[in-house]
Amino acid sequence: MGIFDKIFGSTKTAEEIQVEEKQLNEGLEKTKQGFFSKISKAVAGKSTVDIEFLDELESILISSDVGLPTTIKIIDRLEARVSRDKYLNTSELNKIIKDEIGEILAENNTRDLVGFTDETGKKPYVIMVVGVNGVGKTTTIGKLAYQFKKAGKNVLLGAGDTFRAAAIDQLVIWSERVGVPVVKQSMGSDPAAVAFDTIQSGVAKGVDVIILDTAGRLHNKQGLMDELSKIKKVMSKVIPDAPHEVLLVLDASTGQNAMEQARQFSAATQVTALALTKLDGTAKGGVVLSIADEFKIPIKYIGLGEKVEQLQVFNRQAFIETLFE
Ligand SMILES: Nc1nc2c(ncn2[C@@H]2O[C@H](COP(=O)(O)OP(=O)(O)OP(=O)(O)O)[C@@H](O)[C@H]2O)c(=O)[nH]1
Ligand SMILES: [Mg+2]
Repeated sequence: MGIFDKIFGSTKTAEEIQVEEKQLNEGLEKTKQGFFSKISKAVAGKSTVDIEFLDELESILISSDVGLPTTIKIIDRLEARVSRDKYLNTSELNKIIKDEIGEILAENNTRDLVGFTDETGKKPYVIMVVGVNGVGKTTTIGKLAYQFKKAGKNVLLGAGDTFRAAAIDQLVIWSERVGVPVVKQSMGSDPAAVAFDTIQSGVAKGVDVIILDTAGRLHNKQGLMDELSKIKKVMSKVIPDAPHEVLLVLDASTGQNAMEQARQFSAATQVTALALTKLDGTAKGGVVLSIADEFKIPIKYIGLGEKVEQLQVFNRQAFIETLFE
């Protein structure tokens, strides 16, 4: 049994663990090259942690989209740790850096997807998905629906992005691909009305999970935020504590822009979980650290490709292990 067997948990088969491990490894390839291999190079052959080394580490972290406040935190922690532990050799220094970076993600201990919804005892468990245009909301909804369905859950989708006809069509395509029903109205209809219909229908059908898509245009920020509040309010008319989760989707490849979006959305609405998409094909995976550090909102899911199975429950241990492998 390897380390990933322990990390991904005993409910998965050896084959499933291997698939997730491979997917994570491939998905993080660019971030690994751009960030952690630079760290390894900087660490190699070091016998002391001097100012020069710390400066180098700082610029590596910043250039990898870790962001200044989080970078400073990591450097400070490292300095304190090294002066306490008296640094000895390269592999120890590597481990210390890994530990300190891991600490930044400490709040992100997401349990597995299905276990989580079961534990809450909420049925239906209502997830409202928010985020700006093109970050991967609809794709993430499709992937989530697939995972829930695979785990034996009844899922219902709601096409709350009524701003564009194509948005409704895209969700319908995903619903057909995954084989789950979708509640929709025509383009331009009131998204709050779609949300209401979806919740009512989900309750009537006795589904386990409802996932609602929303529009992400930000050209009228206040309008968008007001709309999200209205949708939430309408949902709570049917289920008082719904939505149980407001999932903010962020595109990791936009680096510090994703940070800015997280700031805006979390200021305007109560975001309870984050999904970071498009970690594959970007070297900006370091943004995971700055987001985890600044927001204290758990990163629950990471997107590692466009395909339906390319979404993982975020697991900080697996993330760190993979980056430092
Ligand atoms: N490589 C990669 N592409 C992704 C991932 N998630 C989404 N995408 C792609 O990102 C693009 C936008 O995804 P959508 O799901 O349509 O994004 P959206 O947030 O619903 O966009 P709007 O409906 O326009 O607001 C699509 O081409 C997706 O295939 C991911 O994890 N990795
Ligand atoms: Mg969409």
